[in-house]
This record gives sequence, structure tokens and C-alpha cells, in this order.
Amino acid sequence: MGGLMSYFKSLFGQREIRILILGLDGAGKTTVLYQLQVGEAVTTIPTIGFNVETVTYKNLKFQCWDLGGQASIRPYWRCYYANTDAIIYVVDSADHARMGISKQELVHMLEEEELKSAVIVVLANKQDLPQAMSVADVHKALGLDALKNRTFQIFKTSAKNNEGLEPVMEWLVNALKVAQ
Ligand code: G3D
Ligand code: MG
Repeated sequence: MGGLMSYFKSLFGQREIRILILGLDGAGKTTVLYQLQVGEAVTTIPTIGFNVETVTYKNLKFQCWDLGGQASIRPYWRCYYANTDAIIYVVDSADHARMGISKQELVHMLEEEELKSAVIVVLANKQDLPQAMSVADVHKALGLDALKNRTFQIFKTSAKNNEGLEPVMEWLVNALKVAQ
């Protein structure tokens, strides 16, 4: 069992826990999924134009895809929203140029009716890079102050170096317990 996954032991009941890992391409989503060590991700292209990576580990299901790009495929994402317990939103903290797009995508997601009760974790990722924005600056750039009535937390991580992911998982487990 992956070290990080030991946090989820207590959550493994009957019910499936669904977690979406979302963010722009290159943010580090696949790297996060890999660091969780929950097994091999299966990539599918269920409809036009976007890949979904899925890992199922006991009753825990992670699904991951890239946001941004064509607006025409956005309606297809909805197929994956139902019964989502948590969203892990990954941001490349060093990608100053696309911070605005990342914000837009997050705002879009949060408006989705079916995601209204999902708990949210934002990862200010790539903190190992010298040009990375601080977690406070990422918080500001994404307009997270406006998040109301949501169970939400932001963390700084370096998925590549496997740094900062433990507190994320710990927080997520507690947030999901409360939400149950
Ligand atoms: P995605 O799944 O969100 O598209 P990936 O992103 O997980 O494929 O990561 C994109 C690139 O960013 C990869 O580099 C990956 O190694 C790198 N990356 C992910 N997390 C971090 C991090 O915390 N710090 C740094 N410096 N790089 C990170 P390559 O070179 O393989 O394309
Ligand atoms: Mg990927």
C-alpha cells in the first residue's frame, strides 16, 4: 500500500469515494497520481478530445484530466461529475502566464451544480522551481478569497519531489469524514 494511502484506511467502507484531479495540462496531475502509488492509471478517451486517467484503489476512485483548451468538449466533462467527493485542483505555481486561465477553469468547475458539495484542495505545485509563486500569491491569483460555503484548503507541493502531499491527504481524509 502506498504510504500516502494509509491515511485513507479508515475511509474504506462500502461507499465508493470519488476524487477528481483537475488542472491545466502540465500542472502536475499525473505526477500527483503517480506519487499516491495507488497502482497503474488506465487512460481512456471516452468521447471526443480528452483523456481521462483512472485509478481505482479499493473503494477509492481517482479520475484525472486536463482542463483548458477547447470549450466544445467542456460539456462532456459533466459525465464525470456525479457523486464527486473531492477535487484536487493542481496549479503550476511557476506558470505565471497561465495563472489567469487556471483561475477561470477553477471558477467554471466550482459553478457546476453537481460539484457543489465536493471538498476542494488546491495544490500550489512546483514549489521547488525558483520562479514559483508563493502559496499566498497563488491563493490571491486564483481569487480564492471569494470561495464561500465550501470546504476548502490550499497547500504548497512539489509533486515531482514528493513533497507536501502527506498533509494534503491527511486534510482530505478529515474533510471527507466530516462530509460523510
Ligand atoms: P499533467 O498531468 O498535469 O499534465 P504532469 O502534468 O504530471 O505530466 O507533469 C508535467 C511536467 O511537470 C512533468 O515534466 C513533470 O515531471 C513536471 N512536474 C510535475 N510536478 C512538478 C513539481 O512539483 N516540480 C517540478 N519542477 N516539475 C514538476 P516532464 O519534463 O516530464 O514533462
Ligand atoms: Mg497528465
